[in-house]
Amino acid sequence: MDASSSPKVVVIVATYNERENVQRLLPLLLQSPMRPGVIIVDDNSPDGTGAVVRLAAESAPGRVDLIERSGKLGYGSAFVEGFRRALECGADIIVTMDADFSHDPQAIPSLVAALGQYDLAIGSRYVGGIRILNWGMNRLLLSTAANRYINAILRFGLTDCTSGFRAYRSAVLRSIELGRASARGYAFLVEILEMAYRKQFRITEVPIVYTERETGRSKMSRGVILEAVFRPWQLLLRRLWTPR
Ligand SMILES: Nc1nc2c(ncn2[C@@H]2O[C@H](COP(=O)(O)OP(=O)(O)OP(=O)(O)O)[C@@H](O)[C@H]2O)c(=O)[nH]1
Ligand SMILES: [Mg+2]
Repeated sequence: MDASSSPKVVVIVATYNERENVQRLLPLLLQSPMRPGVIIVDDNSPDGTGAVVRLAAESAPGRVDLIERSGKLGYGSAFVEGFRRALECGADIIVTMDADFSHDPQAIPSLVAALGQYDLAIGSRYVGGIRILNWGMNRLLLSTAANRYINAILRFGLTDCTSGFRAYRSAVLRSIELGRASARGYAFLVEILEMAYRKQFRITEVPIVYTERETGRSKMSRGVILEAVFRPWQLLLRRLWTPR
């Protein structure tokens, strides 16, 4: 990062059937004080999300980049492609978030500010108390149990290992092997965390408020949950078998 000029911030959003959300989110991102570049990774959403992004890209030349994939290939690989594009574009700071307003774009500056002292800042729903709006008890139990489970296996000592609202210094993403992150769903977030942890990058959590989506549908599935059950064990084995 060049200390004399402001860092180049790029926000990556993965989308599948998020037309209405993306229509509202893109202007907010573009107006945000850091003037970030935006990369949308869309999986040929049948609802026409891609067309909305293309229009926004035309009205803000050079600020919005659309990666269009052939079909629903998964959350994890969408971010791997987004990371590669952001690094190619010379991003210093890469922010990842969901399109569904569960992640408030107004919280981006606090995540980025944490990179003054850290390499990876995780927007946490749980640090210092639970801040989640409109979740039922089952969803909350699933998420808190998942975090307890992951920490019991991998000992990160973090409250929210499955939060996808994060800011990375580009050095983190440049130094890890992105090709080794193969989880389709949210286990991908744990894989990336493990790789950053193993490389001894400085990781912190920043409190965020998480709000359940109002528009569009969740893509959470049984397959995604099963993958998240097995992947931490696989990561632990890899950690034990491969020296740092
Ligand atoms: N490109 C792409 N994006 C995806 C895919 N699956 C999910 N997403 C996006 O990833 C983000 C998170 O997905 P959600 O369905 O909101 O998952 P979630 O936030 O864990 O679940 P909910 O709390 O139920 O909303 C959203 O912006 C989705 O559109 C996928 O296969 N491909
Ligand atoms: Mg969501």
